[in-house]
Amino acid sequence: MQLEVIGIGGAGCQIVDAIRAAEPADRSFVADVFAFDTDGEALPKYTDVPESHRYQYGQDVGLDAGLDGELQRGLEVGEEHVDELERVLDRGASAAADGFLVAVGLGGATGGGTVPALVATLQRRYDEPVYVLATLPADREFEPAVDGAPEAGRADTPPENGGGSSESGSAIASETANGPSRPNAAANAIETLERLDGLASAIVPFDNERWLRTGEGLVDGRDRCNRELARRVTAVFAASAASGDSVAETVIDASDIGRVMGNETAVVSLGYGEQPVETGGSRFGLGLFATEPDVETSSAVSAVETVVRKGIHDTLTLECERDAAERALLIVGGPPAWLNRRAIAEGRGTLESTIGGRGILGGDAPRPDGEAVFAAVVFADVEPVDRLEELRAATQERHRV
Ligand SMILES: Nc1nc2c(ncn2[C@@H]2O[C@H](COP(=O)(O)OP(=O)(O)OP(=O)(O)O)[C@@H](O)[C@H]2O)c(=O)[nH]1
Ligand SMILES: [Mg+2]
Repeated sequence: MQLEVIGIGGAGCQIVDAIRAAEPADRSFVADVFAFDTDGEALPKYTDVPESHRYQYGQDVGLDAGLDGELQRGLEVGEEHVDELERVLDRGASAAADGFLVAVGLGGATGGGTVPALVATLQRRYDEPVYVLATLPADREFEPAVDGAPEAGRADTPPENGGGSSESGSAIASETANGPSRPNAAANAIETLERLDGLASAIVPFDNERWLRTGEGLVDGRDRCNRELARRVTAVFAASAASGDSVAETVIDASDIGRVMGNETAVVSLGYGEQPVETGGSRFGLGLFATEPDVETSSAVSAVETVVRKGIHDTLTLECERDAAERALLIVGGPPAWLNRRAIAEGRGTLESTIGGRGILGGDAPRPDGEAVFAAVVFADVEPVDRLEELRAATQERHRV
């Protein structure tokens, strides 16, 4: 499957950048990529998006530092500028894509304000599905900024190993460790979700509350969160990307993805598990003539079982009752010698009974040069979801005050 990937607003653009950085060069599923923001200072940060595809809008209406969380204004700006954004998209390869993936952070005004108009336009113009990847705000963002609060990036959480974050400078210097205080974030998120209902083909939420660590600020945790999200998105969509060197036994294609995601704005949650494996052998050459490493059947079976269990039960992009899912998809990937057919078939059986016996789709993703066995799981149509109810309740709470 080839996707046109579009980020809008701070979170959306950062996530798109992370997806671009995570996708395997030989199995690219990103037909094209765009970063749209009202905040011109933020755009140069998205270095994995070609400069010609980073686009600032809204200066004509006096916006050059973002919308500061004002969703109503954001919705107007979105309506007013959607034609302009469409023209920017026309510079790209939309016609070649099997679908669109639009990434936004719900809670703010730019991404959440523009995404309904952009999704509506894409749906009108193309037959392909339009999926929305949307972060849900964390409770710690709702606190009003306190005078003397720690500045961005200065919280005492140690930097993560290998983290590539070295942001500094004026754009975030006045923020708290959670970025700008967003007292309206829950209400904004719920409103945008309601507007997307009936427009987006499916919505894949990522729950920042769940993924940020206790006491960790958004500014410190977001790069890690974005990498985790990108890993899951990549595992699902790269499995359906054409690859030259190795053919899956059961290929996942765009229509399988379409069937599992549906076309009725289902809420979709992604699971993932992986286990590094010994690949032995030479890593030189094209791999075509490399001898297949001997893998004990019992080791292969156990690796597949482990990753399937993790994929089903470890933290999902959005925690939900697994047995509430109407549909599901399991992809098991890794070096071909490790992809034990029987264990993969059993994994599908496990997923099928997890969602209460409804039908599931399955496929495999051979990675001749891979160093891990992995499982990617898609749970589709998972509502009701506790976190969404909590955000709705927080919204009503604010209305009462
Ligand atoms: N996972 C993740 N979430 C983020 C990131 N940045 C922001 N968020 C979340 O996204 C929400 C919206 O923030 P932004 O995307 O910066 O907002 P925006 O769309 O640019 O809108 P305005 O800045 O209000 O104009 C926040 O409330 C956070 O919950 C990020 O890099 N990763
Ligand atoms: Mg912004």
